Amino acid sequence: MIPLHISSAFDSGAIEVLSMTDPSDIQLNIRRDNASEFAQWFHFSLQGAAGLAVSLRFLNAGQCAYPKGWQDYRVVASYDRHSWFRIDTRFDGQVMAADITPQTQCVYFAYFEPYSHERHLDLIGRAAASEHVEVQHLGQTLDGRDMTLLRLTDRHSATPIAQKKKIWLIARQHPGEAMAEWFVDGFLARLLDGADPVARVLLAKCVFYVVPHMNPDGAVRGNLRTNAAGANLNREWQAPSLEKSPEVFLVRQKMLATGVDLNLDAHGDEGLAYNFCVGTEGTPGYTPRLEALENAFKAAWVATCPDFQTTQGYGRTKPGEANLTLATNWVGQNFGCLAFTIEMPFKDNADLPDQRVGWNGERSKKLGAGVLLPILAVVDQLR
Ligand code: GEM
Ligand code: ZN
Repeated sequence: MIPLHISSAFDSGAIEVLSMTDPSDIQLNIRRDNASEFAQWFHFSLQGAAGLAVSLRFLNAGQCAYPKGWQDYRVVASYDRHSWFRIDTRFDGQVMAADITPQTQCVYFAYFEPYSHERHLDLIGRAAASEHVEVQHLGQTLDGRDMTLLRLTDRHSATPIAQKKKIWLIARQHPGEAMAEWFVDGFLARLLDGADPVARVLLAKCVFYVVPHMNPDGAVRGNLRTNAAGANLNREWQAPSLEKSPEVFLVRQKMLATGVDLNLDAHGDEGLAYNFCVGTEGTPGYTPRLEALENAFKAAWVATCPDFQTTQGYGRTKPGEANLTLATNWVGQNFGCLAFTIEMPFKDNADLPDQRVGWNGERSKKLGAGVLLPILAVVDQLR
């Protein structure tokens, strides 16, 4: 038997190996983010175990940021890094164990189907090929990566630009929530589909500002929740800084320049096995008009997408008790606009489970493509 080898020396790689002498008892710890206490994301490869009964044991699962995230969760695996599937997994409240007999000498494991920085650059390149797209550089992250904004509109439409609705989509403030960028991938693919009537009407009526990836440093570093400086970007929106949270500082500055009529902030949730969204009901500026808009948006999404639901979620925040350091609350309050946090599951959609893949990139793309319909349902009422 060739010696086993475990690697995490690649984009978003993260694991701590305690012991790999016995393939039936490979002992691992999930690593903390590089500058914070959050530990939940993992992504690594195992070489040399073809045909062996492998059991991966994550010994510190009970001490991770969201231990409930391991209940009914199944580890994601891939041989070719393109198609990913779920493997048998169990959690006893402290140790999470996952079993596989690898078919090949190299197999990858991850918390969720990864969305690499190379794939991010491909996404920007594909979008840039469209006549409707401007690629704008907002500035640099702490590790020197680009913060990139896509501006999309039909410049030939009859609607004067000043009358077009400003619709923002930001994603992956929390870098381990890779489903958020898969969501944007699907959103852009449909919005730029010249044969799609919904896309054509929306590009005529709106200017879209899309930030496909809010936290490229954190993603490459293999962090779940923070950037290179250990900042949780979704707690930086009241007072961002170039020193600690340049990603938020730059995007917020652009929002103040353009204005916002609707903001969507795509995330993933560790515990709830559902797709849902969270509004701004707890903000001081929340009004019956915004509540009616939120209800119309959610009703249109429920009516057109069986993967979306409004029964399960975080529950309503009490009036005036919203945390205004969160993107959705700060944007909703500051612009008096419709704003949602969109949550997708790391596990599966319990209402429509898929035994082979659970929730994954492709289903996130479909959800992103589908959100154009609730946007169409409310676009004329946004202001
Ligand atoms: C969440 S947003 C939290 C919103 N909570 C309630 N109860 N409204 C975060 O930043 O913690 C988004 C996420 O990480 O998925
Ligand atoms: Zn998040």
